[in-house]
Amino acid sequence: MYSGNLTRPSAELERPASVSLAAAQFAVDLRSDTVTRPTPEMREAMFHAVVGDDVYGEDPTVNLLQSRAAEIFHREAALFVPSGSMGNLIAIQVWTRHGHEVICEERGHIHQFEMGSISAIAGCMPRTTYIDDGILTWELIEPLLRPKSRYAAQTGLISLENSHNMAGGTVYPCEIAEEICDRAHENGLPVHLDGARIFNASVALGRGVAELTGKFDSVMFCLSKGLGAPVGSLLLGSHEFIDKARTARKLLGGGMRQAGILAAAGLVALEKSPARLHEDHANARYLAEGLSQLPGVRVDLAKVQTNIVIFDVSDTSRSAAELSAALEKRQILANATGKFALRMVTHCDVDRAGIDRALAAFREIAAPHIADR
Ligand code: TLP
Repeated sequence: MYSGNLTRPSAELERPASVSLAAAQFAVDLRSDTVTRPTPEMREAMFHAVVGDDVYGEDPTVNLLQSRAAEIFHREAALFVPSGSMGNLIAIQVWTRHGHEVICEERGHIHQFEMGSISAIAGCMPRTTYIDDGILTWELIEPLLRPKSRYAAQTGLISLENSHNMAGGTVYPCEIAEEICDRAHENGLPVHLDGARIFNASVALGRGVAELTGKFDSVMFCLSKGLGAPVGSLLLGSHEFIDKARTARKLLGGGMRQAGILAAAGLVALEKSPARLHEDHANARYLAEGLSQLPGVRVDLAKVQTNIVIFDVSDTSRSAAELSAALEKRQILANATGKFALRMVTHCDVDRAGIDRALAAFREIAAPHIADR
Protein backbone atom coordinates (compact mmCIF):
# COMPACT_ATOMS: atom_id res chain seq x y z
CA MET A 1 0.00 0.00 0.00
CA TYR A 2 1.39 3.37 -1.03
CA SER A 3 1.73 5.92 1.74
CA GLY A 4 3.87 8.52 -0.03
CA ASN A 5 3.32 12.20 -0.42
CA LEU A 6 0.78 12.70 -3.17
CA THR A 7 -0.03 16.37 -3.15
CA ARG A 8 2.75 18.33 -1.49
CA PRO A 9 3.98 20.95 -2.25
CA SER A 10 1.72 21.75 -5.17
CA ALA A 11 -1.81 21.78 -3.81
CA GLU A 12 -3.44 23.95 -6.45
CA LEU A 13 -5.79 22.56 -8.99
CA GLU A 14 -3.10 22.72 -11.65
CA ARG A 15 -5.19 22.87 -14.73
CA PRO A 16 -8.84 22.97 -13.79
CA ALA A 17 -10.41 21.21 -16.74
CA SER A 18 -12.91 23.55 -18.31
CA VAL A 19 -15.00 21.74 -20.86
CA SER A 20 -17.79 22.71 -23.20
CA LEU A 21 -21.29 22.35 -21.84
CA ALA A 22 -22.11 19.72 -24.44
CA ALA A 23 -19.08 17.62 -23.48
CA ALA A 24 -19.86 17.85 -19.77
CA GLN A 25 -23.43 16.57 -20.33
CA PHE A 26 -22.20 13.23 -21.69
CA ALA A 27 -19.00 12.93 -19.73
CA VAL A 28 -18.32 11.05 -16.55
CA ASP A 29 -17.57 14.19 -14.61
CA LEU A 30 -15.28 13.39 -11.69
CA ARG A 31 -13.77 16.88 -11.38
CA SER A 32 -15.74 17.58 -8.22
CA ASP A 33 -18.97 16.91 -6.37
CA THR A 34 -19.82 20.55 -7.10
CA VAL A 35 -20.81 19.62 -10.67
CA THR A 36 -24.08 17.85 -9.81
CA ARG A 37 -27.34 19.06 -11.31
CA PRO A 38 -30.48 19.50 -9.23
CA THR A 39 -32.78 16.47 -9.10
CA PRO A 40 -36.35 16.68 -10.45
CA GLU A 41 -37.52 16.84 -6.81
CA MET A 42 -35.27 19.84 -6.17
CA ARG A 43 -36.50 21.60 -9.30
CA GLU A 44 -40.08 20.94 -8.30
CA ALA A 45 -39.44 22.36 -4.83
CA MET A 46 -37.77 25.43 -6.36
CA PHE A 47 -40.76 25.99 -8.63
CA HIS A 48 -43.19 25.95 -5.73
CA ALA A 49 -41.01 27.77 -3.17
CA VAL A 50 -42.73 30.44 -1.10
CA VAL A 51 -40.36 33.39 -1.04
CA GLY A 52 -39.84 36.80 0.56
CA ASP A 53 -37.02 39.28 1.02
CA ASP A 54 -34.36 37.46 3.02
CA VAL A 55 -32.39 40.64 3.72
CA TYR A 56 -35.46 41.58 5.83
CA GLY A 57 -35.40 38.02 7.22
CA GLU A 58 -38.78 37.47 5.52
CA ASP A 59 -38.15 34.52 3.22
CA PRO A 60 -40.10 31.61 4.77
CA THR A 61 -38.19 28.95 2.84
CA VAL A 62 -34.79 30.35 3.83
CA ASN A 63 -36.01 30.58 7.42
CA LEU A 64 -37.17 26.97 7.30
CA LEU A 65 -33.83 25.80 5.88
CA GLN A 66 -31.95 27.71 8.57
CA SER A 67 -34.07 26.35 11.41
CA ARG A 68 -33.85 22.78 10.06
CA ALA A 69 -30.06 23.03 9.78
CA ALA A 70 -29.79 24.45 13.31
CA GLU A 71 -32.03 21.63 14.56
CA ILE A 72 -30.02 18.88 12.82
CA PHE A 73 -26.73 20.26 14.19
CA HIS A 74 -28.19 21.04 17.66
CA ARG A 75 -27.26 24.71 17.32
CA GLU A 76 -28.99 27.91 18.35
CA ALA A 77 -28.99 29.44 14.88
CA ALA A 78 -27.97 29.12 11.23
CA LEU A 79 -27.42 31.44 8.28
CA PHE A 80 -27.82 30.63 4.58
CA VAL A 81 -24.85 31.92 2.58
CA PRO A 82 -24.21 31.81 -1.18
CA SER A 83 -21.04 29.71 -1.00
CA GLY A 84 -18.75 27.74 1.26
CA SER A 85 -16.00 30.27 0.64
CA MET A 86 -18.18 33.11 1.86
CA GLY A 87 -19.24 31.07 4.90
CA ASN A 88 -15.63 30.43 5.88
CA LEU A 89 -14.65 34.05 5.29
CA ILE A 90 -17.53 35.32 7.41
CA ALA A 91 -16.55 33.00 10.26
CA ILE A 92 -12.94 34.19 10.07
CA GLN A 93 -14.09 37.80 10.08
CA VAL A 94 -16.39 37.30 13.06
CA TRP A 95 -13.74 35.55 15.19
CA THR A 96 -10.67 37.63 14.36
CA ARG A 97 -9.38 41.13 13.83
CA HIS A 98 -6.81 42.37 11.32
CA GLY A 99 -3.31 41.13 12.09
CA HIS A 100 -4.45 37.88 13.70
CA GLU A 101 -3.10 34.51 12.64
CA VAL A 102 -5.41 31.66 11.66
CA ILE A 103 -4.00 28.17 12.23
CA CYS A 104 -4.93 25.60 9.58
CA GLU A 105 -3.49 22.66 7.68
CA GLU A 106 -1.27 23.70 4.74
CA ARG A 107 -3.65 22.37 2.06
CA GLY A 108 -6.77 23.70 3.82
CA HIS A 109 -9.35 25.25 1.52
CA ILE A 110 -9.29 28.54 3.43
CA HIS A 111 -5.54 28.75 2.73
CA GLN A 112 -5.28 27.44 -0.83
CA PHE A 113 -8.55 28.03 -2.64
CA GLU A 114 -10.32 31.09 -1.31
CA MET A 115 -8.43 33.72 -3.30
CA GLY A 116 -6.39 34.78 -0.30
CA SER A 117 -9.55 36.32 1.19
CA ILE A 118 -8.29 35.27 4.63
CA SER A 119 -5.70 38.05 4.19
CA ALA A 120 -7.13 40.24 1.42
CA ILE A 121 -10.46 40.74 3.18
CA ALA A 122 -10.24 39.41 6.75
CA GLY A 123 -6.73 40.87 7.23
CA CYS A 124 -5.38 37.67 8.82
CA MET A 125 -2.27 35.62 8.20
CA PRO A 126 -2.57 31.87 7.72
CA ARG A 127 -0.29 29.94 10.08
CA THR A 128 -0.05 26.52 8.52
CA THR A 129 1.45 23.15 9.20
CA TYR A 130 1.56 20.07 7.00
CA ILE A 131 0.47 16.58 7.91
CA ASP A 132 0.21 13.88 5.26
CA ASP A 133 -3.35 12.79 6.01
CA GLY A 134 -4.51 16.37 6.66
CA ILE A 135 -5.69 15.54 10.17
CA LEU A 136 -4.26 18.01 12.68
CA THR A 137 -3.74 17.11 16.32
CA TRP A 138 -3.27 19.33 19.36
CA GLU A 139 0.42 18.28 19.35
CA LEU A 140 0.80 19.82 15.89
CA ILE A 141 -1.20 22.94 16.72
CA GLU A 142 0.24 23.84 20.12
CA PRO A 143 3.70 24.92 18.87
CA LEU A 144 1.99 27.29 16.41
CA LEU A 145 0.19 29.26 19.13
CA ARG A 146 1.63 32.72 19.68
CA PRO A 147 2.48 33.61 23.26
CA LYS A 148 1.06 36.95 24.40
CA SER A 149 3.50 39.55 23.14
CA ARG A 150 3.72 43.19 22.08
CA TYR A 151 5.85 42.20 19.06
CA ALA A 152 4.36 39.11 17.43
CA ALA A 153 1.10 38.66 15.59
CA GLN A 154 -1.45 36.94 17.84
CA THR A 155 -3.33 33.73 17.18
CA GLY A 156 -7.01 34.53 16.54
CA LEU A 157 -8.57 31.28 15.35
CA ILE A 158 -7.99 27.60 14.62
CA SER A 159 -9.77 26.21 11.58
CA LEU A 160 -10.13 22.50 10.77
CA GLU A 161 -11.47 20.86 7.61
CA ASN A 162 -13.60 17.70 7.79
CA SER A 163 -13.47 15.88 5.45
CA HIS A 164 -10.10 17.21 4.30
CA ASN A 165 -10.47 17.80 0.59
CA MET A 166 -6.87 17.96 -0.64
CA ALA A 167 -5.66 15.20 1.69
CA GLY A 168 -8.08 12.98 -0.24
CA GLY A 169 -11.31 13.24 1.77
CA THR A 170 -9.84 12.03 5.05
CA VAL A 171 -11.94 12.37 8.20
CA TYR A 172 -11.25 13.54 11.73
CA PRO A 173 -11.76 10.94 14.44
CA CYS A 174 -14.26 12.64 16.75
CA GLU A 175 -11.94 12.47 19.77
CA ILE A 176 -9.08 14.25 17.98
CA ALA A 177 -11.31 17.15 16.91
CA GLU A 178 -12.80 17.36 20.41
CA GLU A 179 -9.40 17.47 22.03
CA ILE A 180 -8.35 20.32 19.74
CA CYS A 181 -11.50 22.25 20.64
CA ASP A 182 -11.06 21.64 24.38
CA ARG A 183 -7.40 22.69 24.42
CA ALA A 184 -8.11 25.71 22.19
CA HIS A 185 -10.86 26.85 24.52
CA GLU A 186 -8.54 26.49 27.52
CA ASN A 187 -6.25 28.86 25.61
CA GLY A 188 -9.10 31.29 24.95
CA LEU A 189 -9.24 30.48 21.21
CA PRO A 190 -12.29 29.75 19.06
CA VAL A 191 -12.30 26.85 16.58
CA HIS A 192 -14.10 27.00 13.24
CA LEU A 193 -14.97 23.93 11.17
CA ASP A 194 -14.88 24.00 7.39
CA GLY A 195 -17.36 21.16 7.17
CA ALA A 196 -18.07 21.55 3.45
CA ARG A 197 -18.36 17.73 3.38
CA ILE A 198 -19.25 17.04 7.01
CA PHE A 199 -22.08 14.70 5.96
CA ASN A 200 -19.53 12.56 4.12
CA ALA A 201 -17.43 12.47 7.30
CA SER A 202 -20.53 11.57 9.29
CA VAL A 203 -21.33 8.61 7.01
CA ALA A 204 -17.70 7.43 7.05
CA LEU A 205 -17.52 7.56 10.84
CA GLY A 206 -21.06 6.34 11.51
CA ARG A 207 -21.63 9.29 13.84
CA GLY A 208 -24.15 12.12 13.55
CA VAL A 209 -23.16 15.59 12.38
CA ALA A 210 -24.25 17.17 15.69
CA GLU A 211 -21.95 14.81 17.55
CA LEU A 212 -19.02 15.47 15.22
CA THR A 213 -19.35 19.26 15.36
CA GLY A 214 -20.70 19.95 18.86
CA LYS A 215 -17.52 21.45 20.32
CA PHE A 216 -16.74 23.80 17.44
CA ASP A 217 -17.58 27.47 17.91
CA SER A 218 -18.81 27.76 14.33
CA VAL A 219 -19.47 25.32 11.52
CA MET A 220 -19.86 25.81 7.79
CA PHE A 221 -21.32 23.05 5.65
CA CYS A 222 -22.18 22.98 1.96
CA LEU A 223 -25.42 21.95 0.30
CA SER A 224 -23.75 22.20 -3.10
CA LYS A 225 -21.14 19.43 -2.70
CA GLY A 226 -22.09 15.81 -2.03
CA LEU A 227 -25.62 16.77 -1.02
CA GLY A 228 -26.25 17.78 -4.63
CA ALA A 229 -28.02 21.15 -4.28
CA PRO A 230 -27.26 23.72 -6.97
CA VAL A 231 -26.17 26.57 -4.66
CA GLY A 232 -25.58 27.40 -1.04
CA SER A 233 -23.98 26.70 2.29
CA LEU A 234 -24.92 27.19 5.92
CA LEU A 235 -23.14 28.72 8.84
CA LEU A 236 -24.02 27.44 12.29
CA GLY A 237 -23.37 28.80 15.76
CA SER A 238 -24.80 30.71 18.69
CA HIS A 239 -27.40 33.48 18.26
CA GLU A 240 -24.65 35.99 18.90
CA PHE A 241 -22.34 34.48 16.28
CA ILE A 242 -25.08 34.25 13.64
CA ASP A 243 -26.18 37.81 14.35
CA LYS A 244 -22.65 39.05 13.63
CA ALA A 245 -22.40 36.69 10.64
CA ARG A 246 -25.57 38.23 9.14
CA THR A 247 -23.97 41.68 9.28
CA ALA A 248 -20.73 40.33 7.77
CA ARG A 249 -22.70 38.62 4.99
CA LYS A 250 -24.32 41.92 4.05
CA LEU A 251 -20.96 43.67 4.09
CA LEU A 252 -19.68 41.11 1.56
CA GLY A 253 -22.70 41.58 -0.69
CA GLY A 254 -24.13 38.20 0.25
CA GLY A 255 -27.71 39.27 1.02
CA MET A 256 -29.74 37.29 -1.50
CA ARG A 257 -33.32 38.64 -1.38
CA GLN A 258 -35.79 35.95 -2.65
CA ALA A 259 -33.29 33.20 -1.93
CA GLY A 260 -36.04 30.76 -0.98
CA ILE A 261 -35.91 29.52 -4.53
CA LEU A 262 -32.42 28.20 -3.73
CA ALA A 263 -33.18 27.23 -0.14
CA ALA A 264 -36.01 25.00 -1.42
CA ALA A 265 -33.51 22.85 -3.32
CA GLY A 266 -31.23 23.00 -0.29
CA LEU A 267 -33.98 21.63 1.95
CA VAL A 268 -34.47 18.63 -0.33
CA ALA A 269 -30.70 18.09 -0.33
CA LEU A 270 -30.48 18.33 3.45
CA GLU A 271 -33.35 15.92 4.10
CA LYS A 272 -32.73 13.37 1.35
CA SER A 273 -29.10 13.27 0.30
CA PRO A 274 -27.22 12.14 3.44
CA ALA A 275 -28.94 8.75 3.18
CA ARG A 276 -27.32 8.00 -0.18
CA LEU A 277 -23.75 9.23 0.44
CA HIS A 278 -22.56 5.70 1.25
CA GLU A 279 -23.06 4.92 -2.46
CA ASP A 280 -20.55 7.63 -3.41
CA HIS A 281 -18.11 6.26 -0.84
CA ALA A 282 -18.49 2.72 -2.21
CA ASN A 283 -17.91 4.04 -5.74
CA ALA A 284 -14.81 5.95 -4.61
CA ARG A 285 -13.39 2.80 -3.03
CA TYR A 286 -14.19 0.72 -6.12
CA LEU A 287 -12.52 3.40 -8.26
CA ALA A 288 -9.47 3.57 -5.99
CA GLU A 289 -9.09 -0.20 -5.95
CA GLY A 290 -9.42 -0.32 -9.74
CA LEU A 291 -6.87 2.46 -10.18
CA SER A 292 -4.43 0.80 -7.79
CA GLN A 293 -4.29 -2.21 -10.18
CA LEU A 294 -3.15 -0.05 -13.09
CA PRO A 295 0.51 0.24 -14.02
CA GLY A 296 2.13 3.48 -12.95
CA VAL A 297 -0.69 4.49 -10.61
CA ARG A 298 -0.23 4.68 -6.85
CA VAL A 299 -3.20 5.10 -4.54
CA ASP A 300 -3.04 5.17 -0.77
CA LEU A 301 -6.17 3.14 -0.11
CA ALA A 302 -6.10 3.99 3.61
CA LYS A 303 -6.82 7.61 2.69
CA VAL A 304 -9.87 6.79 0.58
CA GLN A 305 -12.38 7.24 3.38
CA THR A 306 -15.15 9.20 1.67
CA ASN A 307 -15.91 10.33 -1.91
CA ILE A 308 -12.50 11.69 -2.97
CA VAL A 309 -9.65 9.79 -4.61
CA ILE A 310 -6.32 11.58 -5.08
CA PHE A 311 -3.68 9.42 -6.71
CA ASP A 312 -0.10 9.61 -7.89
CA VAL A 313 0.68 9.17 -11.58
CA SER A 314 4.40 9.92 -11.58
CA ASP A 315 5.28 6.42 -12.81
CA THR A 316 3.11 6.74 -15.91
CA SER A 317 5.76 9.10 -17.37
CA ARG A 318 3.06 11.68 -18.00
CA SER A 319 1.99 14.63 -15.92
CA ALA A 320 -1.43 14.76 -14.31
CA ALA A 321 -2.40 17.61 -16.65
CA GLU A 322 -1.48 15.49 -19.71
CA LEU A 323 -3.45 12.55 -18.39
CA SER A 324 -6.39 14.79 -17.58
CA ALA A 325 -6.35 16.07 -21.19
CA ALA A 326 -6.16 12.50 -22.54
CA LEU A 327 -9.05 11.43 -20.30
CA GLU A 328 -11.10 14.41 -21.45
CA LYS A 329 -10.86 13.17 -25.05
CA ARG A 330 -12.52 9.99 -23.78
CA GLN A 331 -15.15 12.04 -21.95
CA ILE A 332 -13.79 11.38 -18.51
CA LEU A 333 -13.22 14.57 -16.54
CA ALA A 334 -10.74 14.77 -13.67
CA ASN A 335 -8.70 17.61 -12.22
CA ALA A 336 -4.96 17.66 -11.68
CA THR A 337 -4.20 18.68 -8.09
CA GLY A 338 -0.42 18.59 -8.43
CA LYS A 339 2.12 17.92 -11.17
CA PHE A 340 1.66 14.18 -10.73
CA ALA A 341 -1.55 14.05 -8.71
CA LEU A 342 -5.04 13.61 -10.10
CA ARG A 343 -8.26 13.99 -8.13
CA MET A 344 -11.49 12.14 -8.86
CA VAL A 345 -14.61 12.87 -6.82
CA THR A 346 -17.68 10.65 -6.81
CA HIS A 347 -21.19 12.05 -6.46
CA CYS A 348 -24.86 11.45 -7.19
CA ASP A 349 -24.51 12.05 -10.95
CA VAL A 350 -21.95 9.26 -11.40
CA ASP A 351 -22.96 5.62 -11.05
CA ARG A 352 -20.96 2.38 -11.01
CA ALA A 353 -21.11 2.13 -14.83
CA GLY A 354 -19.53 5.59 -14.99
CA ILE A 355 -16.72 4.46 -12.72
CA ASP A 356 -16.15 1.45 -14.97
CA ARG A 357 -15.94 3.81 -17.97
CA ALA A 358 -13.39 5.95 -16.11
CA LEU A 359 -11.29 2.90 -15.25
CA ALA A 360 -11.43 1.59 -18.82
CA ALA A 361 -10.34 4.99 -20.18
CA PHE A 362 -7.51 5.21 -17.69
CA ARG A 363 -6.35 1.70 -18.57
CA GLU A 364 -6.27 2.73 -22.22
CA ILE A 365 -4.26 5.92 -21.75
CA ALA A 366 -1.88 4.80 -19.02
CA ALA A 367 -0.79 1.43 -20.35
CA PRO A 368 0.80 2.31 -23.73
CA HIS A 369 3.07 4.82 -22.09
CA ILE A 370 4.44 2.30 -19.67
CA ALA A 371 5.18 0.03 -22.62
CA ASP A 372 6.82 2.93 -24.52
CA ARG A 373 9.42 3.60 -21.91
N1 TLP B 1 -14.04 22.97 -3.06
C1 TLP B 1 -13.96 22.90 -4.50
C2 TLP B 1 -12.79 23.71 -5.04
O1 TLP B 1 -12.86 25.00 -4.59
C3 TLP B 1 -11.45 23.13 -4.70
C4 TLP B 1 -13.87 21.46 -4.93
O2 TLP B 1 -14.03 21.22 -6.13
O3 TLP B 1 -13.62 20.59 -4.10
N2 TLP B 1 -14.35 24.12 1.78
C5 TLP B 1 -13.99 23.00 1.16
C6 TLP B 1 -13.39 21.89 1.95
C7 TLP B 1 -14.20 22.86 -0.21
O4 TLP B 1 -13.82 21.74 -0.81
C8 TLP B 1 -14.80 23.91 -0.94
C9 TLP B 1 -14.98 23.82 -2.42
C10 TLP B 1 -15.17 25.06 -0.23
C11 TLP B 1 -14.92 25.15 1.13
C12 TLP B 1 -15.78 26.26 -0.90
O5 TLP B 1 -17.05 26.05 -1.35
P1 TLP B 1 -17.67 26.99 -2.50
O6 TLP B 1 -17.16 26.43 -3.78
O7 TLP B 1 -19.13 26.83 -2.31
O8 TLP B 1 -17.20 28.36 -2.25
